[in-house]
Amino acid sequence: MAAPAAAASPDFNILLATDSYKVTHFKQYPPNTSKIYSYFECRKGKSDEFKEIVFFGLQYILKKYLSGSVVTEEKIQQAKQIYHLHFKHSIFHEKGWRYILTKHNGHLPIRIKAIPEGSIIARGNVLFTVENTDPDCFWLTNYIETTLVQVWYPITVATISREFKKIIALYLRKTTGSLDNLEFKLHDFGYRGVSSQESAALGGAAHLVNFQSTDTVAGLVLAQQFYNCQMAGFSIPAAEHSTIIAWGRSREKDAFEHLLQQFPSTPISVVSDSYDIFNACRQIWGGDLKENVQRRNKDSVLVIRPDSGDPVKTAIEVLRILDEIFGSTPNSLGYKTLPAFIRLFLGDAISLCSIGEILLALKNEQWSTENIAFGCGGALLQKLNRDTLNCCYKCSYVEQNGKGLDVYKQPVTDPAKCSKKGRLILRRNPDGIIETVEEGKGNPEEDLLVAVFENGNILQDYTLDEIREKAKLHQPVDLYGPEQKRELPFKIC
Ligand code: 20M
Repeated sequence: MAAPAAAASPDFNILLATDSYKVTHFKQYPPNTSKIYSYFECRKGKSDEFKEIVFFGLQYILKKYLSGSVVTEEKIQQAKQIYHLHFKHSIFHEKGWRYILTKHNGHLPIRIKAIPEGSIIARGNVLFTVENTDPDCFWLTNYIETTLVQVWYPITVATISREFKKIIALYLRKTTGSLDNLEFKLHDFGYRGVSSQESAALGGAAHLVNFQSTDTVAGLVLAQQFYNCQMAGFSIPAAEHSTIIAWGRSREKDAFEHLLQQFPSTPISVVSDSYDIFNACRQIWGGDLKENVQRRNKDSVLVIRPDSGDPVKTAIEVLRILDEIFGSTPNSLGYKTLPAFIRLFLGDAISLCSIGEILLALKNEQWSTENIAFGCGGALLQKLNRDTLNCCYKCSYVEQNGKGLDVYKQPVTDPAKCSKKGRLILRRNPDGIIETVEEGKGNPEEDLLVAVFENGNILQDYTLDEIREKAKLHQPVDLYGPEQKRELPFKIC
């Protein structure tokens, strides 16, 4: 079994993991500054955008990049050399970094308080705060912004994945009366569509906060190493076009039959649109191989995967053909269900926009959601950016000459870009609503932010199981409340 991560990767150089201009900022703060305090939030968006976020991924960044003795003499020398060539001047704060090496044994004199991972929280609230613990290292708080703000990615993937879950849950509940198998209804196959192995690992793990179905193996490894989960997700044998067309156009039936023989007792998914999806369903699955298919059961289910065409029209037509050949029975709510040995898997053109349309169209045709599972790649792991949830990191409080000062930005050209002021507290107000209290006015005892990092030490270790529990859908709010409007596509389309 893979060893859990204990300290930051030794070949990662935190001195180099910043925007160039930040290297010059230690010279720019007012003289006698002793504290820089900053916070991270997902600023509120327009009325029809994501309202709440899933907090996930900070623990990975802290463990991988910031914990333990992360400053060494070699790293200082490497940074000195690179920044000298880059700026063509000696601007790099060699003295400041050597102070961290000698005084703090290479540990970052920083305190980070954060909302627990897996928390669901309205946009516009503080999610974590960062401050220096040594007055001589005031410049460090915002030096590490670049690395910390990359948490936007797992937060955004986990948030989008949970919105998918809300929509699927709504239709599953409406057409079956239960949420059985919900965690297996959205399969992540975005590995090839992301920009790097690390994105696959982080994005893949973020999806696993909400679901247990994935082909992104890197996400499983990250969940094991950083979130103490032995096996976070599952998959099944499946065909790709190469394994079908390698038999030649005239032998698609042989390809399918071979697959049924090779995997007699596990579920198997077979992409069936290499030539003509409707012919494959009618003549091959429902003709030549009908008895082989009928011999299977729910533990060896045949999952038919169309992979082209208009998803609504194709799904309805494929279900109509399968109904004609294999029959269906009404479930307790009167929605049609195929026999347990056959299901449909839709993985082409699936997005937050299309999934509601597909499920609504199938429901209107009296098809239960239990017949279908979805696969999603790019729309889950890659079609998103830091602005999807307006993730930002801003300084809100400083100390100079021993005095505290609440600070903020308030650009006249864009009120949406205003920042919060002062030391922040996250609390549940008397109405039960979580809110951010600015300017140090809240009671520190009711603060929901938890110290997660101090002076190089990780103070909390959340498991994926704990995170999943916190992030699960709440009934009835998520299922019967405002989400009912989600029968129609919403803004991200
Ligand atoms: C297929 C279908 C489902 C899940 C997993 C697969 C197989 N993996 C695939 N990986 C890909 C990667 C990249 N591109 C495409 C693909 S793929 O589409 O060919 N498939 S599923 O979500 O439909 N489903 C099947 C049934 C399973 C849950 C997952 N249940 C069987 C019993 C309990 C769970």
